[in-house]
Amino acid sequence: MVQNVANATLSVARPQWDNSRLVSRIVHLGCGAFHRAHQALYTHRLLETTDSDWGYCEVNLMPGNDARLIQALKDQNMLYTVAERGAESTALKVIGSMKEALHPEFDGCDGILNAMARPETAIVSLTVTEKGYCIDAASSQLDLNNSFIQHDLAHPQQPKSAIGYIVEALAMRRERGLPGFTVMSCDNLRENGHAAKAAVLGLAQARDPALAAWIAGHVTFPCTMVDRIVPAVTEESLQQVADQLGVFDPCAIACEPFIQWVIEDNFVNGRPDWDKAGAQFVADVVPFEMMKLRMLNGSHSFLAYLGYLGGYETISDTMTNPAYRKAARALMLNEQAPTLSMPQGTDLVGYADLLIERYTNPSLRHRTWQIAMDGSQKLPQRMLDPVRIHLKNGDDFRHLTLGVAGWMRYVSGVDEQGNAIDVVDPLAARYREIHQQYQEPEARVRALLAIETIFSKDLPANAQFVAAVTHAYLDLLKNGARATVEALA
Ligand code: NAI
Ligand code: CS2
Repeated sequence: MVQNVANATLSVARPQWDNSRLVSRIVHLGCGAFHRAHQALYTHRLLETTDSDWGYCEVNLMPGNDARLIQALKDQNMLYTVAERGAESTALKVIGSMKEALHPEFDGCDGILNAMARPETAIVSLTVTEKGYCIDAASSQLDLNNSFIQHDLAHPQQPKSAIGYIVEALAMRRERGLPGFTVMSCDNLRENGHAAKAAVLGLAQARDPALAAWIAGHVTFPCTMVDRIVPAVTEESLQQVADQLGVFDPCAIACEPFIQWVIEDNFVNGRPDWDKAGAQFVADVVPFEMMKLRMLNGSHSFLAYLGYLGGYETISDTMTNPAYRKAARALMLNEQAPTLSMPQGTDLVGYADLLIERYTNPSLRHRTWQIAMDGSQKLPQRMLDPVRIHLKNGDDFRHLTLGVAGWMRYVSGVDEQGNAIDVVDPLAARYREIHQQYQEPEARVRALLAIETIFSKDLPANAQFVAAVTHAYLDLLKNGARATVEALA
C-alpha cells in the first residue's frame, strides 16, 4: 500500500471524522496555496468544534500542476497538511474539510457544472488570482475581448473561465427551478464581491439579458477581506513538512501563523458559522479590504519590485535592510493610511507594526519574484487608487511613485547585474515590445503609462505624476534600487 497522509503513521492527529460527514455545500474554484491554508482551514476548525456538515467540492481549472494537485488530493482521501511556521516553531494540522475534488481533465466540464448545479451547492467561492476574473484591472469591468471570455461566449456549455463556469451553472439552476447560490470572491481585488458581480453579470448580459436579470435577483456577491501570507510551495518546503509529519504530502502547504477573514454577511442560500472559527461577519467589508490592499499588498509590491532589484530573494531578506523597513512603514503610514476611511478605533499604527513583524518572519521564504508577478493586475488597487487621492489633495506620495517606477524598472526584464528577469504577467509580451521599441528612458515611461488597463486615461495625462515617475525611474537607472530606497529617508 502506498503510504500517504491518509494511512501512514503521522506525528499529528488526523481529523476525528471521516469524509461521509461532509456535504459538498461549497464549490471552490482555485484550490491553490492560499485556499488550502485559509478558507479550508476555517471550515475545518468549524468541523472540529461544532456539528457542522459544510464541506468543499474543490475545483481547479488550469492544467499541469493544478491538475496533479487534484489527483493527489483524490489519492489521499482529500486529507492534506497545513504547516503554520512561526519565527521559532512550526505547528502541523491535517485538514479534513474537503469532500471531493474535480478537474476538467478527469471529470470533464460537465462533472464540474453538474456539481455547481446540485441543489445542495449553496456557495461558489473563488481564489483564482486577480486575472481569473477576466476584468479590466483599471475599471473592474468584464473585458469582453479576453480570450477566455470570447471562448465562453462561443461555447457556453464548455466554459474555460471561472466566470464562464459560474454563469453556465446558474443558467442550469434557473432551468431546473433551483435557487441561486452565493458567489464569494476571496481574491485581492478592490471590492472583490462587486468585481465578481460585474464579471458574472457582464458575461450573462452578453449571453442573454433574461439570464442576467435572473442572476441579479437570485445571487449575492459578498465582499471579503482575506489575509494570510502563504508562499508558493517549493521542493524544500514540502520536504520540511515531510520530515516533521512522517510522510511526504504533495498537497501540504506552509504559511505564517497569522490569519484573518472579514466577510460581508450577505448570503442567499445559507452559510457556515465561520465566525465560530474566528472569522468576522460585518455589514460593510470595503474599509477593511482597502486597508489590507493598500497597507499590506501595496507595501508588499513595493518591497517585491525594489527588493528584487536590490538583490533580495525573499521579503524577510529585504527586511534585513533598515532602509527598506523604514520605507515600507512610511509607505503604509504616510501614504496609504491617510487614504482610508476606517471605523472609529481602528489602530492603523498597530496594524503597520504587525505587518512589519509578519514580513520579518524568516521561516516563510516568500519570494520577491512571486509577489512581483501579475503587476498589471495589482498596481491599480494597491498603488494607483491612492496616488489619485494624493494628486487631488496635493499631498506627498514619493514612496508610491518609487513603487510604480520600481515596477517599470522590473518589467524591463533585465536586473541591475544585467541578468534576465522572468517577468510573469498577462501583459509580459507588451512590456517586451515597449522595451525593444523605446530605448530612451523617458519614452519607455510614457509608453508604459499609456497602458490603459493599468493607468486609465487620467494618470498619463497628469503632468505632475508623469514627471514624478520619470524622475524616480531615472534615479533607479542611475543609482540602483538600494541607493534609491536609502535616499528616501
Ligand atoms: P496559486 O498559484 O497557488 O493558486 C492559484 C489558483 O488560481 C490555482 O488554483 C489556479 O488553478 C487558479 N487560477 C489561476 N489562473 C486562473 C484563471 N485564469 N482562471 C481560473 N483559475 C485560475 O496562488 P495562491 O497563493 O493560492 O493565490 C491565489 C489568490 O489568492 C491570489 O492571487 C490572491 O488574490 C489571493 N490571496 C493569496 C494570498 C497568499 O498569500 N497566497 C493571501 C490572500 C489572498
Ligand atoms: C501578495 C499577497 O502575492 C502577492 O501579491 O501581496 O498574496 C499577500 O501575501 C496576501 O495578500 C497576504 O494576505
